[in-house]
Amino acid sequence: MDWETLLAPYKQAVDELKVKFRGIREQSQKYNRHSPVEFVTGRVKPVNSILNKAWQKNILPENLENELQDLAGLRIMCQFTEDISTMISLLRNRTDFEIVEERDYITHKKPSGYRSYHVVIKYPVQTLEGERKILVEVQIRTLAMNFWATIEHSINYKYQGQIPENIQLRLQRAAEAAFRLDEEMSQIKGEIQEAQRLFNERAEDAADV
Ligand code: 0O2
Repeated sequence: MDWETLLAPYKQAVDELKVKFRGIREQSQKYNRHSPVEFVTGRVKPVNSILNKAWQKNILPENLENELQDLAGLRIMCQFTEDISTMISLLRNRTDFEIVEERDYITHKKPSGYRSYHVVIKYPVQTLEGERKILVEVQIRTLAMNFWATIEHSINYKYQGQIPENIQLRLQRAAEAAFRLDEEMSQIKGEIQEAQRLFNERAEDAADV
């Protein structure tokens, strides 16, 4: 399989969407509004992960692009849980792609403790052969959910999916602690946003001197 050719439009989609989602932050900052986007990351799934997942899910090579929805993946990190809803509304209102599926792992957390909101979009990329619509998975989560998922992902990798029970339990407790942290932060959101506004204004004043 010529992976480079197969994955080229996915790389293009990731690059374009990173710019677009980061643009939401830049626009918010320009108009002195709270940004629902704290930071954005993106990646094309590495070939070994593609092969692993295809093997686990019994996917034939010719069905890869239809059945693996996260060959291209974007992550949008938010400060507050409420920002996730704002982001979902923004995505639903956009006209540069179509939403094909939403998976709410925040209301329905995974047994591991994982929380995140997944939106699968059909995104048109312009290629030399014309337009191609490809699937892209956008994961939206708070900083605390991201912290947990990053740690859990590496532990899962270490144990190849067979995490010892006592560690699984600790991870589930840590996920709840992260959830409570988000709730606490939401309670003092106004205070935090005011402080951030003052901090940004001071940084701008310093830059003008
Ligand atoms: P990577 O390395 O992030 O690409 P399935 O994978 O079978 O659970 P499906 O249908 O592929 O299910 O999609 P799902 O569950 O909506 O999204 C899968 C992706 O969500 C994963 O991709 C992870 O990025 C993330 N994810 C889902 N569950 C967990 C979890 O329990 N812990 C962590 N840390 N991340 C999770 P990949 O391909 O598994 O991995």
